[in-house]
Amino acid sequence: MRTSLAAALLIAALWVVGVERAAPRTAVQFTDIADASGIRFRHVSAPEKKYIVESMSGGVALFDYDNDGYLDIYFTNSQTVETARNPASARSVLYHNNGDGTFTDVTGKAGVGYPGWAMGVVAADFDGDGFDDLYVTCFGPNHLYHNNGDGTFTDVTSKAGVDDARWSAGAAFGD
Ligand SMILES: [Ca+2]
Ligand SMILES: [Ca+2]
Repeated sequence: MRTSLAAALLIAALWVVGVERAAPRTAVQFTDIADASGIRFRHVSAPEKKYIVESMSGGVALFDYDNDGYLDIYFTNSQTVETARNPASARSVLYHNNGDGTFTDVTGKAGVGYPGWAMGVVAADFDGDGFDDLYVTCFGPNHLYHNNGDGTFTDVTSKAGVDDARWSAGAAFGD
């Protein structure tokens, strides 16, 4: 009986060692540096209530809005059923990449903070002026922001005729 127990323990120990040896190893490791980089965006959502519009948003665009060679970040934000009548309740954020591992919130100057109940975003230079623009899809009217090339954007949605007021999620530019 003791021999059987010892044998069982030995087999178990060998199995554990075998599992550890079989575990995949990788040379690539990631470290969370979001806080140290200055990126402190918090997405508003309430998925526990099961309203699909509160669970669907959260688009992000990586684009170089100022053509300095570093990708900048635009996070869309959304509202909840309770805050839907307050457009300022959820702020989307544009972060400028400082090129040294840090980012600066430039949303106020850029003027892209409150597109509404945002779902997604796509960046492209729709007018060929050399600066990428933003199209933000929303639960409600979408917004097209023209990049003025000086760190500011102008909402040209109505002029461009792309203010679909239904519910849009993803979007793409294409020629
Ligand atoms: Ca940049
Ligand atoms: Ca442009």
